[in-house]
Amino acid sequence: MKVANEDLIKLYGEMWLIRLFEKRLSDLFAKGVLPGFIHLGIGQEAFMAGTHYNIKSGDSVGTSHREHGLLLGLGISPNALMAELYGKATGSNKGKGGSMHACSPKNGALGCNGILGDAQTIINGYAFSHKFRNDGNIAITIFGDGAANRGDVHEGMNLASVLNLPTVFIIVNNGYGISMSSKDSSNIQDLSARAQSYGMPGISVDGNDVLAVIEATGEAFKRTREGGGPCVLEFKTYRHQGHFEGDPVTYRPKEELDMWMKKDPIKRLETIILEKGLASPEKLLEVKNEQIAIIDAAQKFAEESPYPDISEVYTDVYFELEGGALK
Ligand SMILES: Cc1ncc(C[n+]2csc(CCOP(=O)(O)OP(=O)(O)O)c2C)c(N)n1
Ligand SMILES: [Mg+2]
Repeated sequence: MKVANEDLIKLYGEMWLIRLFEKRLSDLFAKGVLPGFIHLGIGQEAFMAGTHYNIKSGDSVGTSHREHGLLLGLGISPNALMAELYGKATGSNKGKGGSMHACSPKNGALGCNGILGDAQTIINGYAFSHKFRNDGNIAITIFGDGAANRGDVHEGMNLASVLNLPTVFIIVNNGYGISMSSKDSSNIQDLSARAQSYGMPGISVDGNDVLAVIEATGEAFKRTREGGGPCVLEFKTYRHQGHFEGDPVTYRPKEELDMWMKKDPIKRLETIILEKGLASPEKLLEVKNEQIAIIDAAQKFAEESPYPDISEVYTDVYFELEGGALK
């Protein structure tokens, strides 16, 4: 799939936005400013930006607990996401969802499910709805190498296959489920091989190469959109931070982190852009600085926003139908 030169600069900006937004969250969390718990996807930007590149309006996308960056791409503005993480009333979910449950269903951003594996069955409901309406949209579910070992995931894959649903299962293999290496939780080299058991295609891709991610999602999404049925994509990547902020990360060797730092997805795209002569180092610095300005403004917006009023404690708990009946 050919990616236009100007798109490479846009992807570079998007990847910096994700990384710097998350780095800001890391700093704010360390200062005790953010309530709740956060899991950061620093190092995994290529799979987020590359997947976003091929998502179309109307698609349903279930993210995991580590994809603030994809939520930004799916239409939650930096201001709304930052305010949500501060627990403020101006947040994407009025400050009541926080990191794990920030979502924007009208933009197809379904958010995350706290129970690993459950979302991979639920996603088939969205896929069924797309198939039933014949709207050309697909349902995408994103989950980790750890979650991939849950039984529910296999039920979800089997059902998607049997019903020939437009479901794309994206496994983000970042090497660990909390402190357990994915090498210890599975005996196969490529988690995508599991697709074969359900009669659907599956491929494993270098998830730190944004162009490889675009190529893979481009082909897979097109096939699924056109009625080809479900598939599995595995993106091999690495999280630079711990599982959660505050994790001392005593379980992984330094050499492993050093090796993955050499495969930093942003550096790799930067090298491609510079080698192609698409932008100067000064221009790329400008692009990066633009993202910092966006994040500064988002932080200011969140800080200056009010907390939800106490009278709102019981609102938004249930979804209300028109006429007041509970769904
Ligand atoms: C059913 C279930 N078991 C355990 C947990 C606790 N838990 C939260 S995140 C996590 C690790 C997930 O690892 P992975 O799926 O690889 O995603 P990553 O955190 O690496 O992005 C675990 C075990 C949970 N949320 N749900
Ligand atoms: Mg993992």
